[in-house]
Amino acid sequence: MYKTNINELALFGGKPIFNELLHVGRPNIGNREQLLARINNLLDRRWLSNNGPFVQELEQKLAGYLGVKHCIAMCNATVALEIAARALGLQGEVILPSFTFIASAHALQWLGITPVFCDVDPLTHNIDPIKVENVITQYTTGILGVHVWGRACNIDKLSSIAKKHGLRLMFDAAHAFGCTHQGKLIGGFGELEVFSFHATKFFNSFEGGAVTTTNDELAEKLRRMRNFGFAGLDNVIDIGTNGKMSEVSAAMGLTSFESMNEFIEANHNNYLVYSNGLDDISGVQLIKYSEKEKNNYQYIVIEIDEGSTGLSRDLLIKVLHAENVRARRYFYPGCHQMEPYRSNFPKAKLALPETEKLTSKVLQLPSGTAVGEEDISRICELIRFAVVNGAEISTLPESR
Ligand code: T4K
Repeated sequence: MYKTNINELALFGGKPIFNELLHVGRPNIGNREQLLARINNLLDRRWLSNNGPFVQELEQKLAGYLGVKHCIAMCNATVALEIAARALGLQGEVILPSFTFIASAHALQWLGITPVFCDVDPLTHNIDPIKVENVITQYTTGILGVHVWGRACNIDKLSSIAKKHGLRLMFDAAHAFGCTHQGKLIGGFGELEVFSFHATKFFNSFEGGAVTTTNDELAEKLRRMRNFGFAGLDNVIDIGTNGKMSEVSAAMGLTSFESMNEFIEANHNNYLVYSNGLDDISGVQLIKYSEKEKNNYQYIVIEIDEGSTGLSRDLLIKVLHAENVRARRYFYPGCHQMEPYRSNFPKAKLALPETEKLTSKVLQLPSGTAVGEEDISRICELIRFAVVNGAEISTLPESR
């Protein structure tokens, strides 16, 4: 036990347990020498962007690993989502969960498409297919499923709904690199899937992303659209944008790829230490990953049941932040509670009861290669201490 009395909590003036901040999403860094050699290489050959050799190598390696025909590297997942939605010809309304990072909704709105938020299944945190059918209208053109925390959506049901109603189906797989659905790596489901390789993802290329698909025609269109719509020198045939991945990002991506298994192992080990440390704390539930599937274990997600803990998720976050544990509340308050959606659809929350509950009780804890077992044990002990003393902590003025 690191604290014996609640006055020792940093929130109430005690010394923080950690001298340095512990983050959710601290980047994993692979072999520096390899990375620096690659950077020297790209500088020597003076090829810095525009479908350079490192980008092509990365695309080939990722497509091979994922078992998909096409992998089109992009500058980030947000732009990749925009390009993907445009390439699929989405317009009108597109159905997606509100329990996702704001980028999923913004990518659609940026194209003038109305995001229609659908409630989630509280057990999986993913879009609830039963509720999808309720929000289909004559304007609906597609469904954007999000594999939240790398746990696959109910792909089978979403596919049959899309088929039945003639809708396009794409997935935001920003969290799901290295994760499987029914034993098959995510990347080849729906018409296309979009990955993020942002610095905070377990596999990063500083900034970056990719679209994967098995459709040749779509792949060609995606490639054109990420490069202003060029179909050859001086010949533009689509509205395109600049979605290209730079060579330095691809160099980092290739380097991360070489260490990917170590990153997953570190994450998995951290997950087990958390699981052990939080197991018997009443009102604190660590989300589970199916043992039948692969996951990258990047996200350590807990649900707080205030009725049992005596302290709210937000108060627990305050306690943790004061101790320099920068726990996060993804995806609070839900996309529907952020602008412009909050103003455009003020009644949206009425149809999103599970999302509303989830956004008030979920939080993420630090993990990745920057966080050690000892750190995690301390975080777990801190949470245990806060919960044991939850009722008392909640009454103090600093807690408000
Ligand atoms: N779809 C979904 C479902 C997503 O989750 C995301 C992104 C996207 C689409 C869009 O993907 P990208 O366009 O980004 O490729 C972070 C990430 O920026 C974002 O990529 C991620 N999801 C989201 C869940 O989290 P913020 O605004 O919360 O990041 P920030 O700056 O607060 O950083 C998170 C923590 O990481 C901080 O505590 C600091 C630490 N950090 C961050 C960076 C960048 C570091 O220690 N070092 C670093 O270099 O969005």
